[in-house]
Amino acid sequence: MRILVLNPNTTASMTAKISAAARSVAGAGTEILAANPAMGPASIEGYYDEALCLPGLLEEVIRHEREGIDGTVIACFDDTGLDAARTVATGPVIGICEAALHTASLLGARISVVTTLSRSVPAIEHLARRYGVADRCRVRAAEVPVLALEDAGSSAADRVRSEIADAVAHDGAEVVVLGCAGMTDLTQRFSREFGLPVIDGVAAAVKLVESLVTLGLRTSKVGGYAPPLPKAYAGELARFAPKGG
Ligand code: 5HY
Repeated sequence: MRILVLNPNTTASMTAKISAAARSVAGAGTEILAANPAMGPASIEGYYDEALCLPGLLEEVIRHEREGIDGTVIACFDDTGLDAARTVATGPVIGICEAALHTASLLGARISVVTTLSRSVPAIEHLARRYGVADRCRVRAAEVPVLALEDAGSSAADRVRSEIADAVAHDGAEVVVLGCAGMTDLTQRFSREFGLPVIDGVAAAVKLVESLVTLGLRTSKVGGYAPPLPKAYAGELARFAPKGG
């Protein structure tokens, strides 16, 4: 099977890191196609970036669908564009927050998410409610910019570690979720150091998509995820106009 692992921001080094994490868990029969949009924000830190990444993200989903893929991972912890992507995809589309929180809910009662900046916390709290774990999920921010995670010389990993330590000491965290795709390379280190499950949404999402494809399950097209209706789009977005058929 072929799985698209899509980084919605335009930072190639982050896409490469995400690709390595996806490939490290992919099954023998799974080909990982990692990609990011050619246009859009270098990182997604809040609602404005989330909105402006969507045209490029959807363009990538549509292009890869034409080339033939079996499933898609949205590799941004805000699950950006997840619902819109499902309307133009045929296979399953899974967000890394969705995969991580559902996986965490199977491993412990108290979940702590450690994300990057405080501005990202409300969106993740909203997702925790959507995914049914809000009553047992605390969302924390390590106060590191997303792209600091791409700089090995920065203090980003240490700040994430410190926030995880606080989650263990003060939240009674039984499971920790890394709340940014850029943290994917920190998973094993912190799992060993803290002696509890530390979940990377990229890996969890790849295995969930594999499972759904293996079961022959695809996104439902009989309701909200039906294909977009044909209509005119004006201006710069004209090329995104849904066609019939
Ligand atoms: C992510 N931003 O996973 C999110 C995390 C965040 O560019 N990739 C990003 O901080 O919202």
